[in-house]
Amino acid sequence: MEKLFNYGWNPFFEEQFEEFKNNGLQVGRVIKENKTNYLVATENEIIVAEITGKLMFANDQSELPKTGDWVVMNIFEDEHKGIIHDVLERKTVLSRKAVDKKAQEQIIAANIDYAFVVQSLNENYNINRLSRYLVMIYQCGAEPIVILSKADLCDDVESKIDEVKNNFPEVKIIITNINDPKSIEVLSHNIEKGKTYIFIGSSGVGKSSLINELIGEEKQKTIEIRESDSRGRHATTSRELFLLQDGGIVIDTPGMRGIKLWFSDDGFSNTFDDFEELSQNCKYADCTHIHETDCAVLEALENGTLQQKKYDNYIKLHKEQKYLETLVDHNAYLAEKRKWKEIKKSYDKHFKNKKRH
Ligand SMILES: Nc1nc2c(ncn2[C@@H]2O[C@H](COP(=O)(O)OP(=O)(O)OP(=O)(O)O)[C@@H](O)[C@H]2O)c(=O)[nH]1
Ligand SMILES: [Mg+2]
Ligand SMILES: [Zn+2]
Repeated sequence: MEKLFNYGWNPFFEEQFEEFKNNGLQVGRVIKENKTNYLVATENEIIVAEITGKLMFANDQSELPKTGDWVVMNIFEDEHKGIIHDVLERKTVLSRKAVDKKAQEQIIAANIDYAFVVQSLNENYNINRLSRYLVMIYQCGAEPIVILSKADLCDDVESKIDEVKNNFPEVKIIITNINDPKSIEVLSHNIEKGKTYIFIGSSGVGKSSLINELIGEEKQKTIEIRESDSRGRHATTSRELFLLQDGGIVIDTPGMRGIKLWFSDDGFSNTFDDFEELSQNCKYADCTHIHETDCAVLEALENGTLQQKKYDNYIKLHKEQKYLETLVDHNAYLAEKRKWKEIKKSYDKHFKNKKRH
C-alpha cells in the first residue's frame, strides 16, 4: 500500500475498508471528476472508473464521489478500468452552501487536511473575503493557511501581513512570488508528506502557478495576465489532485467566484427580504421567530402567508449564521487571550527586572 500511503491512506480509511477487503475489492483515491467518470489513483496506476449500483441512484449529490474521496472498486487491470461501489466515509468535507440555491451543500473536495487560501497582494487581497474563506475552512474541519501571492507586485507587503496577523493571530501566513525560488521553498516546507492541501481563492491569484512550481513542471494551465488579475477568464476548470515528489498531496481548484457565501450579511437578507420585513413587526427586536409570543413571522406561518418550507430554510440558515459568528468570536477570543498573555509576559519581565535592581 506504499503508493496509497503517499496519497494519504491512513488508519481512518483502513478501518472502514476492512469489510470490503475479502470481496476482492480494492481502494483508490479520486484525483479528478470528469463529466461521466473519475480518474482514480490506485496502488499500481491511475485508472478511469465509473460508478455503479446504488451510487447511480443516489438522490443526494453529496453521496457521489468527489475529488479527494477514497472509493471502493472492482478493478479490471488489463483494461485499466474500475467500477466504483462505494465511497468511504469522509474525514473532512470542504463545501459551500449557496444561499440562493435552497442551501444545498456544494462539495468542493473531500478529505482535506489543510487549505491554502490564496489572495494576490496586488489587487485581490481583502481582509473580509479572507475571513469568509477562513470561516468556511474552519467549519469543514480543515486547517487554513494564508498565502499572499504576487509579492513582487506590491509595495506595502508588511502592512497587509500585519492586518492578517492582527485579525487571525492563529493562522500561518506565507508570502510568495513566483519568481523568487526561496518563497516557493518556504511554501514547500510547509507541506507535509501524506497530508492533503487544497488551494482556493479567486481566479488569477496564482494558484496553478504555485502548484506548477511545487510539482516542478507545467502540469497546470495558467493564463498570462499582464495588467491585473484576471476577471471572467478561468485558467483552471476542474479540481485536480496531484502528488508531489516529496510526498505532499495538493489539489488545484478553479477560481471561486461569489464566495459571498451564506456568511455575508447582504447575501443572507437578500434572499429573505420578506422575512426581514415581517420581523420588523415582532415584539422583540432580537426575536428568534421560534418560540416568542407576538412574533410576526410565526403569525404569518400560522395564517399561511409564509410557507413552511421557506420558514424552515430561514431558521436553518439563521442558526448556521449564528454558529459562524461564534466561530469568528472564538477567533477573536483567542487573539485577545494571546494579547493578554503577551502583556502579562512583558509585565512579569518588567517586574523581575525591577526586583533585580
Ligand atoms: N507577477 C507575478 N505574476 C504571477 C505570480 N504568480 C502567478 N502570476 C501570474 O498570474 C497569472 C494567473 O496565474 P494562475 O496560476 O493561472 O492563477 P489561478 O489562481 O490558477 O487562476 P484560475 O485557474 O483561473 O483560478 C499568470 O499570468 C501567472 O503568470 C507572481 O508571484 N507574480
Ligand atoms: Mg488555476
Ligand atoms: Zn419573530
